[in-house]
Amino acid sequence: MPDTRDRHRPRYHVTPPQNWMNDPNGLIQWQGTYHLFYQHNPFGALWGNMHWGHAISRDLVHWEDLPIALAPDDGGSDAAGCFSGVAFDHDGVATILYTGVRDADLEPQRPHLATSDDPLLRTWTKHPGNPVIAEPPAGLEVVIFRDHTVWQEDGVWYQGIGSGIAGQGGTVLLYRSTDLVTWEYLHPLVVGDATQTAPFTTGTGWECPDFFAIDGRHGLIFASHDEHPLNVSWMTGDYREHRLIPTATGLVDAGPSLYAPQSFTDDQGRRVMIGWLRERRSDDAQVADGWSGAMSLPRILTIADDGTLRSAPAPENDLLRGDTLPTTTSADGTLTEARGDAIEIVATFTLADASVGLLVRATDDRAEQTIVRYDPTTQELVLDTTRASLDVDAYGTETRLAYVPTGETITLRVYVDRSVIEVFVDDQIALSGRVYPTRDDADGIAVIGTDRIASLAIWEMGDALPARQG
Ligand code: DQQ
Repeated sequence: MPDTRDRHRPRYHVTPPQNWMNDPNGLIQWQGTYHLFYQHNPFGALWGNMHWGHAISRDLVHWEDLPIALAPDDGGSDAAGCFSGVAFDHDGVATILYTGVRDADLEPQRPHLATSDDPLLRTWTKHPGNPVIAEPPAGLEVVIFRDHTVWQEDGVWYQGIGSGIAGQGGTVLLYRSTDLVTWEYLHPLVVGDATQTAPFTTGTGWECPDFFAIDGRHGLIFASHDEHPLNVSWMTGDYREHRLIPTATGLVDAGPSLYAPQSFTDDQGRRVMIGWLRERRSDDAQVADGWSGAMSLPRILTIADDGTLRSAPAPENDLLRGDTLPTTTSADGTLTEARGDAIEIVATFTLADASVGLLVRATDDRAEQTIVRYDPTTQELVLDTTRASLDVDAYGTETRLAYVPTGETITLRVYVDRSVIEVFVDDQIALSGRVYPTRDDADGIAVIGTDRIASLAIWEMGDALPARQG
């Protein structure tokens, strides 16, 4: 059993039992149980040998490991990897579409179909006709061709595949089918602009597309595969004749870590999203610790009247709360009776003309500290991890995001979980990062703007995978 209590290993965020984890896959609530599959390398702590790892939950926040659910077949059309995909209900049968990769050079990457008759979805039967789409559409020069979003309209299945059109930008190529085996190419759902630089880039190709409707409004999330930066964006707008005409756009998470999220509609009709929180440290450090990657907490997506996609922490995250901690604060803002590296902090500030916020994972001398603050003069949210660690193998960044609060206050909800920092602002906007403090006293907390704090609450948090703790 690996040491799941190492210094950087999150406690209440899902991590792999050992080795590598990336994208969430096949998110579904099946016969009441939530399923989280994920990209997993069972043989090492770096990316490769993609399998689907598997965890289940009854309440969305306490998880149980199950054995690997999907593995490449030697000599098969997915011999080099089972890349990302989605799960859905086809006439009562649990079904997945995923990208199977055939050769060692990681090509070709093609859609693969599989079904499960196991109530807990532990085993999958791959369709003998895989891949179910042999080639990208003729006449299109595509940059990538992988990852899937699937939905049904009037008894017809629609599948969007992540792609990019050379010389134009990222796209989602739209297909339809009545049997999930024979697919007819229609057209791009929407095409991005690779030359766009402001307010953010969307790049040349889109991975992990996720198209959905919430209360009759349509949205698309996609991950830009260009290296700098790895943005995850949303578009909302009018969905007409099977095309998305965007009227609003933004970033799903403004921090440097969240990537390749996926969302699904649960039994309560909520659109629930989970994303991969990438490591922000060297490969050597990941190999030394023997694991890599974490999942975000579940977030609930909504689309506001102006088309803005909002994400709020799922209410179930409160089930992870343990004892509250005292909030006594000294004159310089230091919390004198509370420390912690697996905590939730909710702080509401009255806005004036100076920054308000929190220091977390802070040493007593502030040599290590992570800063979350709002600057009302520039109207920017700031997540600053540049001083989070004295370790040169940890990569810090400063993220700034323009934000204009609607009222006189701002509420910062900060989930601190060892190396994970997830921030929600007014339960609408998210910024996530990873931090790797080295010192034992890097569990201090401080308030920035003590004279403007309207309320403050802190909880210790429990384990997401209690069985792993024995
Ligand atoms: N990760 C998967 C791909 C996807 C990428 C492979 C995004 O399917 O495009 O592990 O992180």
